[in-house]
Amino acid sequence: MSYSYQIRSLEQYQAVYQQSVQDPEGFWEGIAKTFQWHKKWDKVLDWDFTGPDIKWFQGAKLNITENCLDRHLAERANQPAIIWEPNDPEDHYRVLTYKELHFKVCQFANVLKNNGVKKGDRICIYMPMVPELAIAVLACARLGAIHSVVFGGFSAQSIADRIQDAQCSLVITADGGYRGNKEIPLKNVIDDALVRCPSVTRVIVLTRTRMAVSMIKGRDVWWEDEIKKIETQGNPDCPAEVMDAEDTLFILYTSGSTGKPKGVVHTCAGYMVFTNYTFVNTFQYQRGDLHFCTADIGWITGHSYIVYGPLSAGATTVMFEGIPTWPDAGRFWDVVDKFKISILYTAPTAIRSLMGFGLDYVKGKDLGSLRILGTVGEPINEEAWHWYHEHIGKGRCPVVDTWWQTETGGILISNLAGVTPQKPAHATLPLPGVQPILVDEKGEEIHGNSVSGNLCIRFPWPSIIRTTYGDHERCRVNYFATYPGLYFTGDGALRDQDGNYRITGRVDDVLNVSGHRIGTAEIENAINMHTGVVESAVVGYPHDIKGQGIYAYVIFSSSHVDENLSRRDIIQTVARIIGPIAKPDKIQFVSGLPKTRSGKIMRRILRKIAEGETQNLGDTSTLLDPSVVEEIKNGKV
Ligand code: 7RM
Repeated sequence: MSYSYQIRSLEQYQAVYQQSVQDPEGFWEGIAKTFQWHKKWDKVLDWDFTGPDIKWFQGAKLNITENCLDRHLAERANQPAIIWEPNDPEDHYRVLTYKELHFKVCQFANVLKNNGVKKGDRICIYMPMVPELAIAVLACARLGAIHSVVFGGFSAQSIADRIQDAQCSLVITADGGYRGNKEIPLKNVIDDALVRCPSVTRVIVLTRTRMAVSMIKGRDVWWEDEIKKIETQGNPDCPAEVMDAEDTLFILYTSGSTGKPKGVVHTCAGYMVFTNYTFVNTFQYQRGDLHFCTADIGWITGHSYIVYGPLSAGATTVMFEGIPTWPDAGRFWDVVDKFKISILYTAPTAIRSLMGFGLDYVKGKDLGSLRILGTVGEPINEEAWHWYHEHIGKGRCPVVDTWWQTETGGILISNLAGVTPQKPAHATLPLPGVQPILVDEKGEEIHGNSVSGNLCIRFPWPSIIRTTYGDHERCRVNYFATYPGLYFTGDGALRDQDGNYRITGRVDDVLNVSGHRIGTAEIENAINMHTGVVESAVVGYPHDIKGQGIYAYVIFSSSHVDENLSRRDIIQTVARIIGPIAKPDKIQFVSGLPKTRSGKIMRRILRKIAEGETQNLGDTSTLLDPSVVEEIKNGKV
């Protein structure tokens, strides 16, 4: 395999960027040609941002797993595809070569087939970070079944919502999972979820922790037993389902400004081409590199840069089951040292947290194998950027600050490691094929440099969101209606004097807590479920490690026996309804909320107070009852 489309100099970047704007179809066709197709496309691109109706590589036929597995067997059958580091450093790590991974994916695809799975079925995957999670994802793709991976930190209620929305017929899970010194009872959570999910007729359960689980007759089967059945059937091969370019590959739920997460839909060909292209270019992948992305496969970063991007490029991808701070805050550096990692891709929140533990945990670890560092998920502050660059990269490794979203499928704005200039806390320049613009409130383009505005993209790229599952109108309204003719990201950005982008954060009611996206409305709905809560308003505030913390203003009906007990109960309710990631950091009880005469909560005021800024609250004259502002200011927690 050669990466003819790998850009290797700044001059080449500039030339290729120009070409990608002048002739986008020619540009993408040149990249797409390097993949394995059953049939090539009739047309590269058909698009309309009003519908939206976007089709890439129409007429083409392929299976993404043949590009991630089969096509590597001739040259690198015995090269590691996945290296897996367990939660407990004392346990054995695992290596799966391309040959072994291919075998296991085919084997498990046959298990799915035996359990009635066909092309187009929706499969919910709720698993710990073990190789079988990647195998399950790829086995679905092998059959053309649509995977919907739900992050292991989500609650039964959240799983049920997602399963119902997609009408999943089968769930793949494990008895439990290990995270640090905790054991997470995954199957129990699934059991609670399935009480409300009649569409699910089968659950496949992997053994991981051997914790006690209930296995329901006729519904639940063990992964290992099902594999044995395949072994006795003899033939482990599983021909790949031939998919149309625009057939759905997967659904991944993400939070927006409404109370209900939406199922972002990605399709086969465009997603494959774009994740591969961005992986090879952003990280400047070289044969032999060990790529360690610390995300969970339950998030888009794991889908694109643990599974599909690296594997389609024939790289070795490192999967880690545990957490950065267990057994101690040196765990990432131990993993880097142990396997001689060359590319490390992690989140600013992890960097800030590890930075806080001090350099003792870095000392004595051999980080000399590192060649490239990356960050993703939220804005990185300069201090964390410099710490990462200096103390982890020892000043020799370029840091790529990669900006993208669940909806974009892959990286849109980032420096290319060692090829285009880096600038601390700046995602810098768009990848060739990506056309960002800034607009003002009215949607007028803001030209020139040293400006700021709302970030939009004016031309489709191959892995742009196609629809939100089951509700196309929602996709249109959310992303394509705010500024007609443009894809709106929901982010604000600055463009510096040299044209480098700096993404400043969301401009809608979406929070980014430790790199996890959570809607304020979702958290409010959960808080309001608690008996005694009359109304609530949630805002973000700057948090040293998480980036943003969750601040909740709550009107409580009954007088408190003990405010702290009520706080605890509200937090427990949110953990139950959404998951631990959405727990409020601060809860302030108030007697009223600052509302306009039309009943809209003025969040601007609440945000300022949560930030500790009580002086310049701006115009409060339109408030129904301006006196509540004084009370809220005085009661700040
Ligand atoms: C990949 C991912 C998307 C939101 C996005 C931004 C924020 C992500 C960066 C960033 C500044 C970055 N998908 N974001 N990367 N902000 N610099 N490099 O995170 O759908 O979960 O979140 O995350 O606000 O809109 S996501």
